[in-house]
Amino acid sequence: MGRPFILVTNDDGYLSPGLLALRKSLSVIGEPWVLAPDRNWSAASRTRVFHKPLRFSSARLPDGEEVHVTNGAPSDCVLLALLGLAPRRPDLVVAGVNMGVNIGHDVTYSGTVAAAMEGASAGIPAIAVSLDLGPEGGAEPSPDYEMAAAITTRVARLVLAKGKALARTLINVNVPRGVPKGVRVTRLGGKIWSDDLVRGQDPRGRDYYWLTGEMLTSPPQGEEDTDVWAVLSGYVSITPLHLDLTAYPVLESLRRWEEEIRIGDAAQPL
Ligand SMILES: [Mn+2]
Repeated sequence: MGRPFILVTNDDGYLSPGLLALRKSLSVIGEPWVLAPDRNWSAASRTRVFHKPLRFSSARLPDGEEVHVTNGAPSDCVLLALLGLAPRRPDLVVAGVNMGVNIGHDVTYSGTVAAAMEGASAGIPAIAVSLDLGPEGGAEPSPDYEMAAAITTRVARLVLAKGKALARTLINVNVPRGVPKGVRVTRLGGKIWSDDLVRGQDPRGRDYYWLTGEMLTSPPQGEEDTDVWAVLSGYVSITPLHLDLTAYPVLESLRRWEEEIRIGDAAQPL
């Protein structure tokens, strides 16, 4: 294999400092090709825009590098690239560096993780990378996207070396605030937000509802093997994920439903 061809995208939009750092860092080990959204799609999950046309154009990053942008969602970026807009099929898809962690149950909201899922779904190894900005959104210490990108590049080299073995896996990388204590390979943790609903009235007298909440700030005890614990404890977390959401522990116990839900007389009252 020559230099690996690496599709780079994100969900914060192409002008995000995380994308800038990531593209630059990955160019050390391969040929990065950027197709990113033209705006912020955070928490877009695996959105697929199919109710309106998608556009594709060129743009420049703050360092002058030419990249490609679209009005589509993060996962659309990967599909567009795979369906002919990229010059060739990528060896690796990398999404990030996201502004804020994507750990625990939150990975299902994430546009960053969704872009990597799109790669994994197509049989291409993929990495999603996110940086903890803390509850204040990165005030102190200032977020180090270069460090997060450098760690990702090391992970990317390892993923590429694994080849087909990781073709349907996405590697979810989360980088803590400050200088990491080390690296932990983890499983997915649980819920990290305490959900809250704020009610109010807008200036025109109409009720509004605002979904909000607070993120966990201390590592959950008894869950030392999770991504949530690792990142909140100051470690880089690496979690292998796949798209098989099947609940295997209960699969066999539900098997009898094949008989119990009698389709033959389904029109009859129970
Ligand atoms: Mn984001």
